[in-house]
Amino acid sequence: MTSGFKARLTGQETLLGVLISLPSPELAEIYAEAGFDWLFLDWEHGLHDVLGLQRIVQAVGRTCPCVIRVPDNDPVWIAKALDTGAAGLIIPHVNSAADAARAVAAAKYPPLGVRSIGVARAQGYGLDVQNSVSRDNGETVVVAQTEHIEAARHIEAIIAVSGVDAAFIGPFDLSASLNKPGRIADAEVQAAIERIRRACAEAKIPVGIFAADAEAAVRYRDAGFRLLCVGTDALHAGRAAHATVAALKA
Ligand code: 3PY
Ligand code: MG
Repeated sequence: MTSGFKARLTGQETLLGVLISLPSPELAEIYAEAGFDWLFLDWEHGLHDVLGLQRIVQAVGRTCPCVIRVPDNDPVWIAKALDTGAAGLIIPHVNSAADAARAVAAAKYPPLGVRSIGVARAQGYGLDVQNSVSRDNGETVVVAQTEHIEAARHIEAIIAVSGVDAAFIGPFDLSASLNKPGRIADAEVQAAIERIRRACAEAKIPVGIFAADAEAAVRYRDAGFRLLCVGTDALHAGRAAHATVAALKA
């Protein structure tokens, strides 16, 4: 199973994604069919379990790469996420080079890391173990989520870790780490975002960010962010529902 996601990420393309928080392959299909380039399957805050994640990857993964945000930087969560055949991982709360190295080690089989070999979907249920080892070591994408002021301070060291394919800013946690929860437009929060963006641009590492809506995403895209995640499944549905009711009850 190759998704080509890594090649697209390391090319110059801007990749538009949406955060999927609800455990519904049908909803994931709707978003994939809408034309998003990738799905951010959120196992940290979303309502998924590992079977549900695999069902989503089965439903859409061949046409729309699925990147799973694990609940924590933990080798057990990371192996389970990759065993579904997902195109990659988002590791939350990577604040240092040591955090990044731990994530990469968990995501790669020896000799690059310590990932355990399963006989799950990623390994063709045991029929494709040998190929899957080299394929996954080469193609699985590891995205370090930089979402704390400590991460902004250590960004050069984080993205220098071999095996980190991209950095992805979580603006909400970043703002919270500055004691300004949710105040994304605040100058100090924006300065931390800009520090991460600039360091990634200088190191030629793709950088992404979560944007609450299309307007914010356009600004980020124009500033050079290439791995965009715009809104969530629930947010888009909620906005459409409110707009429909408002149009008819106004
Ligand atoms: C944050 O903003 O903290 C996020 O994790 C968004 O992905
Ligand atoms: Mg976060």
